[in-house]
Parts: sequence; structure tokens; C-alpha cells
Amino acid sequence: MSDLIPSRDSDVGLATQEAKPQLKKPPLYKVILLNDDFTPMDFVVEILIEFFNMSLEKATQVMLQVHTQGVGVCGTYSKDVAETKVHMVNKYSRDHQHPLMCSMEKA
Ligand code: TYC
Repeated sequence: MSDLIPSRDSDVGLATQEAKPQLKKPPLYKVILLNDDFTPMDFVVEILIEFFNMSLEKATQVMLQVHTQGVGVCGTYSKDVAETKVHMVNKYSRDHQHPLMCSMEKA
């Protein structure tokens, strides 16, 4: 096109930006156990094996981490799965008259 004839391209001079991808990855949540002075160590190990599919060795290691540090991570899950695990563990603990506290936080 001649330099003397004005361009009819309406994008000239406009900054354009790529659209952001619409789908964000859903956030993950850590399911955590809190220490207390009353829940038996064996009961905590049983929970970690039954609800979080840990080996006896891994469950013992995580239980001792909670016992000495006050808190430990059982696993990382989608929000729905984390909520379900927290509810199941807290109900199981209450049903067995133990004060064990299971909770969740954004990973
Ligand atoms: N501190 C408890 C005890 O000495 C054991 C324990 C470990 C309790 C982990 C809770 O999440 C816990 N019997």
C-alpha cells in the first residue's frame, strides 16, 4: 500500500493481549493431624494406615512427627476428598472416645 494513503487497518496502534486461559487448576489441600496428650500412638498409626493408605513404617514416622512437632501432613488432596477424609477421621476418633484432631489447609 502507498505510504501516502492512510491505512484502513483498525488494529494499527492498538496494543493487544492474549486472553488468559480460562481454566485454573483447582487448589489442593493438605490434610493434617494435630498432637494431643491423650490419643494413644497406636490409634494414630491405625488411622494413618486405614484412612491414608500408609505402610506401618510411614505411619509410625508421621505419627512421631506429629507427636514431637505438634503437626504433620497425612496427604494432599482435592478439596472434596480432603473434606471427606477430615470428617471421616474426626468421626472415627470421636466414636472411639479419642480427642485426636484432623484438619485441612490450602497446600
Ligand atoms: N501425643 C500422643 C501421646 O503421647 C500421641 C499422638 C500422636 C497424639 C499424634 C495425636 O496426632 C497425634 N499418646
